[in-house]
Amino acid sequence: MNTPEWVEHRGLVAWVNEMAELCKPADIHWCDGSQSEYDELCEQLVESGAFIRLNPQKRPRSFLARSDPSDVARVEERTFICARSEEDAGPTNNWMDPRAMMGILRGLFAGSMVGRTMYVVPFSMGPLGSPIAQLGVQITDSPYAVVSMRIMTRMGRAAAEVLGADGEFVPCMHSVGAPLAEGEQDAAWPCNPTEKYIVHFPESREIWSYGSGYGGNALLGKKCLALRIASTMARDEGWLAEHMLILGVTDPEGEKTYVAAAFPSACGKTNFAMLVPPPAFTDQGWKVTTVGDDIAWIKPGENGRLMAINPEAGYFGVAPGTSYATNPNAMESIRSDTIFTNVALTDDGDVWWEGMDGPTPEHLIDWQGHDWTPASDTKAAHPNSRFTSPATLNPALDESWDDPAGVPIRAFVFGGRRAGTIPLVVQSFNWAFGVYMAATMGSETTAAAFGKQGVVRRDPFAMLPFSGYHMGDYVNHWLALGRTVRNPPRIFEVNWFRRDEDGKFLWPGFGENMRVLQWIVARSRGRALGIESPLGWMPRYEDLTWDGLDFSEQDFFSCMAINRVDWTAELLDVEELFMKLYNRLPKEMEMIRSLTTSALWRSPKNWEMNSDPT
Ligand code: SAT
Ligand code: MN
Repeated sequence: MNTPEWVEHRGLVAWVNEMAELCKPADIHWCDGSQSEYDELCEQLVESGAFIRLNPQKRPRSFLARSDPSDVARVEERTFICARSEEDAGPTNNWMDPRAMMGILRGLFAGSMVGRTMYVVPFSMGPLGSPIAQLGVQITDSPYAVVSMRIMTRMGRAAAEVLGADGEFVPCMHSVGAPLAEGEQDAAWPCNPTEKYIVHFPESREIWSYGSGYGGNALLGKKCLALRIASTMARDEGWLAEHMLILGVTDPEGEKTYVAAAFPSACGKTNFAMLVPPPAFTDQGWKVTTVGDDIAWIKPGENGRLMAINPEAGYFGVAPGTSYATNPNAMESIRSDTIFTNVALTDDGDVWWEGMDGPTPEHLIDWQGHDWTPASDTKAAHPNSRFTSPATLNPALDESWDDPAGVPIRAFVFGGRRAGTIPLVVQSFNWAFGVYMAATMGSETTAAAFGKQGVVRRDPFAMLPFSGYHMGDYVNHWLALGRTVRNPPRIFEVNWFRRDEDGKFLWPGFGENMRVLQWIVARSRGRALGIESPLGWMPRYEDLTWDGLDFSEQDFFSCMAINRVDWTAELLDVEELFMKLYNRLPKEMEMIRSLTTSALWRSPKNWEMNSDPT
């Protein structure tokens, strides 16, 4: 094997040799991360039919990939946390004995790369050399995964150089699980339609992923390393690895406040991270900038604050619903140099999806490669279709996005997708109440994971599919961490998705979320007013800025009302979660649940905030 001279790590070379022996690839390619390597791989993907080159006039250097229809999202049932003890993985994760699992995986990976190239991809999650960053090396037989990793991470020679001769890295094994017989033609999207395993070994900090080529199943730096493995590192080392966007808010005086916000997959994190404030705000000088749109790594800094980095370098955003009306910065970020997966193709070689600006084209090729017209009764783009684009193309990219020191977080926001029950915004009374809010968050399921959509499930910290250990311990880790930080961020809960009886959204969302964000920023700096509700501090109608939006006090009450009947059901559902986590859940959680129950029954029936607090 010819290892490039910039690889100095003997342990890495030994591991690569061992894996090559197991997987039997036709050859090995060490990825240097150069533009020419990226271009060559894309060209090769075009030749094999895996990529369609988009019209260079419309989308320069951009491509469309269509996945196998069985391989369109994360597979939670096939995702495993193989801690030594089942109890450590906890009741919300799938578990198997690590030795038994390793036996299965070795069997599956044996000869899994026959006829294919094995790519070795060194990468850094986080700015190169940052004290908060971590290194990984992905071995994969998917050139699609390689080019996607180049957009999503700092990848190649630069990462290998930071690793040096004896640095630590997380080994990430990946195979699409479709070895090629002699002379056999490759499928456009190779995967294993029946056997998939997304496996994490938290103690040895290893990842093995088999059978899928899609998103979080295959780009192992993302959910597997940056959330599942990193969350266990963070527990052991006293930091946080969270499913959070990070944004900066600049006020008219030029003061910058950073906010980190957790939402489940496909609940608008990318839109919130790239928010464009309404004209009434921008005219005065308000600005929102993006540090990250999906994952935050957060460490206590010497300044007594929590410092956060975005471990990623690109966006893997949901395409449907993205438009100049909903997210102009995303639209600008995907004008070139972007890989689209499972969107529709227009007759002039551009991309399209449901919710894009302008009229629906008369004819398209849908995500499965079939003719499509507006009369078709299927979606042209898959609901979980994605764009993969470099962060540097985002016009609203924050100037500190690549700062190795990270940015100081002043507010945490937690939000689910809820048709009712949860008000537009509440601030927790204190850190412990905030942890309770996060731990009890619920959300309707989306197309980001395989399975039924639209059912409410508890999704603590928006980390249900991503925690690498027992969720009860997770809650405890948050409580403990808060006690050690001199200036902990304030904690808020939001719900952009409340609906009326006809299913219509009550809150306009998108850029208008700035109105809520402004209050959050002001509260986190001890500036704005709020009144005490059974759930926490809430703004009154007059505490938000309404310039340029026709939104009456009554409209506001419909978004904010706390309905006792709904809350009785909510608290019973929370109890069910607590029963499940009981033996490891900090006792504070049950006490706060009881306090909330009594507060709800003592307050006026259906608390609507139209009572003057004075
Ligand atoms: O497929 S991913 O896991 O990367 C997207 C998501 O679910 O957030
Ligand atoms: Mn996500």
